[in-house]
Amino acid sequence: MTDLPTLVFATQNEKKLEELRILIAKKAHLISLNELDFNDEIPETTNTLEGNAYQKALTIYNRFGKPCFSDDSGLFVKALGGAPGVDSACYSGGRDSHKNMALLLDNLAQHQDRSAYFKTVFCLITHDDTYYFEGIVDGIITTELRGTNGFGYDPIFIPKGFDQTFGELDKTIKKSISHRAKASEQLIEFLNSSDL
Ligand code: ITT
Repeated sequence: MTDLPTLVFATQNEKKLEELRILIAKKAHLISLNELDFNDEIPETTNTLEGNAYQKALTIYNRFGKPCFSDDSGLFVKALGGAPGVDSACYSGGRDSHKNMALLLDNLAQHQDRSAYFKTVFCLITHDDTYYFEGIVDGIITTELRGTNGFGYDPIFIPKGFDQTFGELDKTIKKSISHRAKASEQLIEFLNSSDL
């Protein structure tokens, strides 16, 4: 029997859920959209990570009336004016990460400045208010794919302070320095100091 408050994570990604569930275990009982039997596609139609995260969390809060949070992430490349940014998942028109990386390398080929950052935004909606937490990891884009760890753009992103890409680095390193890890830390810190 538990008297922890229930908190919904508005994701269909079970891996993300498991990561957060362990970290939040002492503070809230984390439940997923699957456990709520919610299988609809949630719209992500704004042009910012904050807007999309809010849209997702609000959809679920309005539907179930329970405190809820969601996340949205992207890769922002300076010389490309912040692209692919909020469109990272489908930069080349679909979710094929090899096509997405190929297009990005192509678009960046003529540029000297290869700096970029990954960013994650969490949006938490409680009965009282809406809160945002963010995490950023700076780095540079390589000229070719290196390594097979991770997902998305990991094989072409070298985090600042390292020589290897996220695709080459040990997974435990990415877990401790990533944009998602940093945003999660902020959320957990908040949950540890406030009641839901
Ligand atoms: P859900 O919304 O279903 O959780 P998603 O793929 O949209 O999954 P994110 O919002 O976290 O996941 O990220 C959007 C895209 O940004 C993702 O598809 C990748 O292309 C890229 N991305 C985000 N985090 C990344 C990371 O840690 N490594 C590599 N690419 C990442």
